[in-house]
Amino acid sequence: MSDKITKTKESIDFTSFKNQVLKDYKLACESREASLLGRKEVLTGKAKFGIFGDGKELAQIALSKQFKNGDFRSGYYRDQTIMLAIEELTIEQYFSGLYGHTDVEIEPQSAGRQMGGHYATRNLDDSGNWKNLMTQKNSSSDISPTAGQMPRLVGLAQASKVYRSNSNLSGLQKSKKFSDNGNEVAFGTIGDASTSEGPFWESINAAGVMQIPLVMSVWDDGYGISVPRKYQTTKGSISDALAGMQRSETKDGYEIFVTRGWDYPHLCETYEKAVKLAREEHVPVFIHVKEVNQPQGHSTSGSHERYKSTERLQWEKDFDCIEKFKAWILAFDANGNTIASLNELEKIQTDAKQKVRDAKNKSWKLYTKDIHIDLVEACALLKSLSQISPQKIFIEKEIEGLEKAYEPIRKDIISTVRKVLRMVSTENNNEKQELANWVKSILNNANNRYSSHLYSESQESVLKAEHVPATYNADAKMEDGRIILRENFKKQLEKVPELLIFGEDAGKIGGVNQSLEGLQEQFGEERVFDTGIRECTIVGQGIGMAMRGLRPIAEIQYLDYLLYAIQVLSDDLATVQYRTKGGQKAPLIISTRGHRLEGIWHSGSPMGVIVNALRGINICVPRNMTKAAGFYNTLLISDEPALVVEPLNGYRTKEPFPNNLGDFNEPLGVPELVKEGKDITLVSYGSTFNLCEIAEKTLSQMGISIELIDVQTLIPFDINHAISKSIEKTNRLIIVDEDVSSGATGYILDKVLVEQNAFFHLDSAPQTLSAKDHRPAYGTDGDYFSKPNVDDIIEGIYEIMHETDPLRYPKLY
Ligand SMILES: Cc1ncc(C[n+]2csc(CCOP(=O)(O)OP(=O)(O)O)c2C)c(N)n1
Ligand SMILES: [Mg+2]
Repeated sequence: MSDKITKTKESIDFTSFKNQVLKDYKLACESREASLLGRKEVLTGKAKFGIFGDGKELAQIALSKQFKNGDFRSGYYRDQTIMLAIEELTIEQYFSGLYGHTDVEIEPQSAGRQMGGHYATRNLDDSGNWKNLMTQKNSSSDISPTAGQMPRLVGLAQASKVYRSNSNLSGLQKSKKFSDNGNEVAFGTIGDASTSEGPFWESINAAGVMQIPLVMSVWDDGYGISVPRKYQTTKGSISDALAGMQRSETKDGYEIFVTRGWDYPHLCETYEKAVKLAREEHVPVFIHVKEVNQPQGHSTSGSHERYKSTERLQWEKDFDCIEKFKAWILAFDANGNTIASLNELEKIQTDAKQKVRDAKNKSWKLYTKDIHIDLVEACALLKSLSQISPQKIFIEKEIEGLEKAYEPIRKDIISTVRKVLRMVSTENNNEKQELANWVKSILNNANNRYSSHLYSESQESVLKAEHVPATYNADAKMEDGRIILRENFKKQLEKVPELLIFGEDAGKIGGVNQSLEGLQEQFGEERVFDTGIRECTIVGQGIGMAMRGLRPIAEIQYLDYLLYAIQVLSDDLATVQYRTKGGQKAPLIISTRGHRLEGIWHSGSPMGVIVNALRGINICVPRNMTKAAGFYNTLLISDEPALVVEPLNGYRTKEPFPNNLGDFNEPLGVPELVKEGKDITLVSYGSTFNLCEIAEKTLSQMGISIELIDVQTLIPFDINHAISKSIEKTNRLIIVDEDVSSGATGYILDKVLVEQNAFFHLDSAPQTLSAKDHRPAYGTDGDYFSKPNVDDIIEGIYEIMHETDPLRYPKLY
């Protein structure tokens, strides 16, 4: 090994080799100092929680040497050294993250929203538009669930393959921001224990099948918090467990490398080989970095002395990667050429300590200065009020408390002021008003600090899309819903070169419901393709590719199977904009189909689960395929993630054929008033809406006038409060869907009664009509007795009218 290094050394200028090694040593020392000091900051109470990258420095330095502009990282909380090495993190920013500084300029990873150790680059400009990702090194934003980085990694790597294989796309000027002929690799990192998670295996298999340029590193420190490897991994070794995936002369697969976390030359050599292979040949590579250590244990929430043996703790010291690196440098002697003396190395270490301490102090100053501004303002306002208030002595006590507090945080300050406002609730003076105004402005700022960017705030927000209605020829023919969808997708595939559609059975047969029929033939396998049965990574593919400028539509075959992907949707996709405060986006469209197919797992409608788990994702629930097509069209001119649930009973239902397919669109957040009425407002969506329309006809014959509203999108929900306006007229409300009780109907009820204040207008108790709480039983009878049917809807509404006017509407039975 050292022979090889010696040879390499001879072929390049020794001074630059030496400088590089010393630069690496310096970075390793600085990163380590940041971990050591970070832990102290938590233990002294200045930061809440710390999880650091100590022990992983050398492997990450070796990896970073291969990291090029345009490449992406999808990793986890140990990767501070990578982020420092690729110069996407400064030590000041690292500490600002630890403290939770909410200024994005000072803490660009998440503006204080994520705990320290969760890294990201800023891939959008201040207006939410893509930056040129080819002029920077990129990191997708980390999430905390172990292995949660894996599904997205698949898409980040797949994007390179898409750009390389699709010359129409890679030739476009706008693609140049994302790829240079697919030469970018996606670096994944994970801890040894997290490889036990399902998404890890699913992702590894998917990448092996697809042969995409993914460079997967496992930092194997032998533990997942306290649980050792023997309880985590078959054969106690992830590379042994994956050995069957090793590619051969005849079969594609992975190239698997094994190296050690303290062995600098071997690490450098391994990464050089591995990344070259992935980059040039698009072979996924797996690097098992064994013997990685963990000098400070898992995190600040406990010490590793509790669960590591004395021998293991001694090993942690003996095999500390920086100590080993130091020993290697000191022992290095190639024909009299040496790298550094002990004194020189110690000086580097002392300087690193100082540099990190200075950076930490600077970050802390910035953090406290920001809060101090609020403190000074609050105290001044409180003092003015105390001068004139009968509560003077109590207010002064509060002021004193604030002034004497050690490093008060915003919560201490505003909470004190709110307490004082309660003390003076009966007073009426300017000073009190000013204090109240101040609270309002702080709460307003807090909204920006902690609650902005759940949805896109760019010009491409779905709410800003200009509405183009569907238009029809006078003799418009009636077509199956699936044909309308298919023809619309066709137009979009022609119009949007970045558009890709994929999923189980989406390619060759054109979807289980034929809404993509013939599209693969026409547009090729690069645009419309099949995937394995793996919902979580289908979504992951979509997220990663959407983060690299592509416009994926990921198909989940049935709504019931979305639950396999709910974690990645909820933890990752739904939080991308929020957790980066607008620094990243993933405008992925998930297309699925659901509701009544008459059998458990083909007819579920867990919209309450979805709507509550997926805040941050737009949820469209069209009642027919023209509406569905309209939503796809809006989403494709927007930059937000969304789920479109096509109604399963609509593929073969006839609809008039629009003459502006691909162009018309459907606004989000705008319910459609489908039929005006005066007695009761009936709110529904999706397949059930169609039953409501049938019920309405009978009810109308019975003399009951229904105002029929299709909510169309659950997120955003009725932004102009149309439903409340309708109830103002009818004074009665029923909400019908086929979710379980208190599912999406509970959500709608809260929105309408509480948020829209509609309870003011009600003359009857509001009603909800949903499915039984069990999964819907099989067959037409199972459906009839499990879900609201036309008879139930008629009778549910009739009952409300009966209570209102029993003479006119006598009991039915
Ligand atoms: C889904 C999930 N389960 C549990 C946790 C709590 N947790 C955080 S880190 C961790 C251990 C991870 O160990 P490993 O993958 O080996 O990484 P290491 O910390 O050792 O580098 C656990 C269980 C989590 N974050 N996410
Ligand atoms: Mg571990």
